[in-house]
Amino acid sequence: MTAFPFTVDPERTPEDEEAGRLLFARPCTFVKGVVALDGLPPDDRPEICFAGRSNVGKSSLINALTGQKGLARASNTPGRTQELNFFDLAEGRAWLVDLPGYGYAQAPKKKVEAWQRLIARYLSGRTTLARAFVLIDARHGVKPVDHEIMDGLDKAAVSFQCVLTKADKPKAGELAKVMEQVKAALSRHAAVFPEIVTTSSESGAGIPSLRAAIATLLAGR
Ligand SMILES: Nc1nc2c(ncn2[C@@H]2O[C@H](COP(=O)(O)OP(=O)(O)O)[C@@H](O)[C@H]2O)c(=O)[nH]1
Ligand SMILES: [Mg+2]
Repeated sequence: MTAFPFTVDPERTPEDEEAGRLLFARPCTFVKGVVALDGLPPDDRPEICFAGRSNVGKSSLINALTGQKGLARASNTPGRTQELNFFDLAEGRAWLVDLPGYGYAQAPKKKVEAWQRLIARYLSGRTTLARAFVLIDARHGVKPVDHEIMDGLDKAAVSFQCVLTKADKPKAGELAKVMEQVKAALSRHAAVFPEIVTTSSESGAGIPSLRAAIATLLAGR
């Protein structure tokens, strides 16, 4: 199969980067953790969600985007890990949703199944969901469990974009190899958005670019 033509780390215009900076300079606050669909906050604004395997660096990325070190900790406290955690971005501008990490080997099967049902219903029913960001560890590439969530996004016809995390960890040659694996893996998904952003919450690399991508998306461009 020929790999889909992905754009990797596109150069943003200064205007787009500035829009991203301004958006994430505004307040971002944890609003609620949701365990059932009837607990969802109103669908009165655009929404984006973040998904990824446990430990992929999701909380760190949300903290880096918002420049708030402790923000996503709200979603990390025990008991909160199976919830969809809603953050209000820029006083009503958008919902950011931190989905529970998947692929955690120790999780009981029953819990995993209940979680999968909740996510599937959320993804297929949430009409204001503008895009899902699927985080992939820059050292490991796309794993079978990542394909499962991407299959769910395909089925729900939710546009999703891949973000590589922890890009400070692999050596350049290793990162290039993983990038090829990721492109090939993503190519089999109908709902994939053809742009990949490489990030490091540690060094801050790619964070302004991802902010710009989100600002552009919310502006409907
Ligand atoms: N080197 C490096 N480590 C990271 C990065 N992002 C997260 N980590 C580490 O990876 C581990 C898991 O991060 P966390 O954000 O809690 O992952 P989550 O389970 O997906 O929310 C923590 O020890 C983080 O410090 C990164 O960009 N670079
Ligand atoms: Mg987390």
